[in-house]
Amino acid sequence: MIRFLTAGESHGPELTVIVDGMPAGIPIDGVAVDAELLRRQSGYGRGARSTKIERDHAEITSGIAEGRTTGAPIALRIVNRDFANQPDSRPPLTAPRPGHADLAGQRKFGHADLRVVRERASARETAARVAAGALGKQLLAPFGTRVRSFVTAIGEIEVAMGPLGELTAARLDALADAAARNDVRAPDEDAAGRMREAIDAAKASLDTLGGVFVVFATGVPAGLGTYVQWDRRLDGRLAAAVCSIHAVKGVEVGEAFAVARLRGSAAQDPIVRAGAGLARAANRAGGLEGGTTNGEPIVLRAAMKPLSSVRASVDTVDLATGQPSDAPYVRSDICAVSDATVVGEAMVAWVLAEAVVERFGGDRLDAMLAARERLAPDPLP
Ligand code: EPS
Repeated sequence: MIRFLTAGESHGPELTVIVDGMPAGIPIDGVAVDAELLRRQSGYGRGARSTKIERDHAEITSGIAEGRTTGAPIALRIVNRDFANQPDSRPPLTAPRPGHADLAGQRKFGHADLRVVRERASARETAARVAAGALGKQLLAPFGTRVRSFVTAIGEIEVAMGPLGELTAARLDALADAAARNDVRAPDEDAAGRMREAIDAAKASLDTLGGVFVVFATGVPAGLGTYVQWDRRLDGRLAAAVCSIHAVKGVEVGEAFAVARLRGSAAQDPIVRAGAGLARAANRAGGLEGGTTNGEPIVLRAAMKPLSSVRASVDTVDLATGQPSDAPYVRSDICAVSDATVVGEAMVAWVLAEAVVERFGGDRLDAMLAARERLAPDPLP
């Protein structure tokens, strides 16, 4: 079993991550971890904090020897540079901002200063997840499993693309390659330009934008997850992990919403012979049948709501006075969808890494790879 926990406040001294249970022998590249952290900070629409103040670096302080995991817990820290800019004291924040955790967190913990809630609820925490996810990606790499992403919509601007279920692994990779060439991470330069304009227009009208992105995995071994128990079904685990990302309110597995409109006979992915093995004529199921991977690419689509910190006024009630008030505006991003794709990759990579450890054993990489070989062949005469 592998797991990770994060700690840290948005404007505290650092984010801390402990990654426990990583098998021994996995090559770890700290530069690649930092590259993922930089990807999470470079999407169009982010504010001054992520683009000008923070330059995230994960310092790994345990669990690695000679560039490989030892099997011991791995500790990472990411310093918050903005900690140095914090004033000694500030008046309390008493008007909860709708859409944020402010009111829900107050009801839960009773804090009079809603800043205490905001500090931990902030999406700054996703930097820690991306660091853990980067280790998950490095666990998956020897198995040939790769997790990537692209944006399909920002606000009302959508990338024109065919049904997700018709995208082969090669086509998904081509889309991710194209998306990596622009800072909106859309696989179409024309749409990317219009998305940038939409983000600029939202900023000019003191507003924010959400959007939709796809996270996919290729080279996924068949048989990850299981159908035998509800909480071990991998589709549910992946959806939960992606839905746990700040501002993500919906996750679709494969072409779920389009398939819901079809008849059963048209909604499946026919099984066909391909050379010595099996193949699927489509991938509407998004690589998951019965909560278990079927060897096709995993395809998930996530909906991110527009960020809740809007400069334009939003009604609330000040908890200190009981009077109606405008929600206070606290510095934020205009659109974080492009960077949320990187967090989505991290969460999906992490859940797949968990599932790989469950299927192939969790002590050492060489034994896991041997188990993978034993279990790989298609069940044909
Ligand atoms: C965030 C608000 C902003 C974002 C922050 C998430 O922070 P600040 O209030 O300091 O400007 O920049 O995101 C990051 C700093 C980051 O690294 O992603 C929020 O309220 O969620």
